[in-house]
Amino acid sequence: MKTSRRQFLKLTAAASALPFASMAASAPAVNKPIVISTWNFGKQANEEAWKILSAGGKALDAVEAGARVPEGDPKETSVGLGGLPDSDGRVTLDACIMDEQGNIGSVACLEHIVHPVSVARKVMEKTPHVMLVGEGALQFALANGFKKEKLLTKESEKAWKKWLKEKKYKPVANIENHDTIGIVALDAQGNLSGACTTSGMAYKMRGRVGDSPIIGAGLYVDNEVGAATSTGVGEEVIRIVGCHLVVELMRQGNSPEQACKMAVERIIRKNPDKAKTLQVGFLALSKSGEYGAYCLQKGFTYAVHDSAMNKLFDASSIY
Ligand code: SD4
Repeated sequence: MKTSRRQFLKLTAAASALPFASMAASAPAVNKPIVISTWNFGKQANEEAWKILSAGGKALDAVEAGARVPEGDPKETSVGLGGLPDSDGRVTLDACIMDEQGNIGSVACLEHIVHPVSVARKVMEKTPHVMLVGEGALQFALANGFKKEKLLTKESEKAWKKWLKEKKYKPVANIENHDTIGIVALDAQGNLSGACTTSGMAYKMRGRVGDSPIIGAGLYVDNEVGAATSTGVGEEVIRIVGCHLVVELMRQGNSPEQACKMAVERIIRKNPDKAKTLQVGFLALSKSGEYGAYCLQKGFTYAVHDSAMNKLFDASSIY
């Protein structure tokens, strides 16, 4: 069952109205470990991440493990294996990862590899660079032991052939058509990391790259402040460098939900007409384990797993 964030806050506020004597006088408690991620499939991703976090593991390992869940699921048509292709029928993947020290790795327009998030991690750990694209990213993946596989499933191929009849590119991003997994976590040591992975907008132009592999746009982590990730029409997120903006707004004292809302409002200010029909959602986690989300259109869900719960929430929306 989904609970709205507002309902949940009411419930937890009531539960925490404890007698004065039992309240701790020391610094506010940090809610850790915790992992949050985008959309319904975030729940399974969080469960995988939680295995690592609950055993005292690192947020970096947890977000990678979580992101790999939808990547490897052929029924998820928006991430990794089974992702809907570009207009030429090619499945091209974008992913990135960022750790608590500000280390980053990213791949864009990568074909034939089921787990781009793990290739991104290898870029981070094994190269002097932060981003590899296309053929070069594939070459690097193969040289590092990743297998070349066919990512276009029968179902995705069928959907693409149907699309070819009209060939209209209409980026309607929401739960029923195209999603990205963004996942951010705070581990027991109090360190933050994040990952983001997608097959991008369905039927995009060949070579198109969205926000998801772009550090600062689709993902940002600052271990002093918090972490954020995004989903929806990447072009609009890139335009405002969305996730970096969300983290900076948290640095200024805004709550995660407030910071996400302010970033969504920035998108509207830049492009009021377009914003009425497209979807963008932000999800953020603070250094103290507080989380929140906000989106343009109703329909963006996100999953939260900490020691008290494993739940899906509906993000508040502007429209
Ligand atoms: C992109 N942000 O490629 C991704 C797609 C997405 O919900 O998140 N769709 O622009």
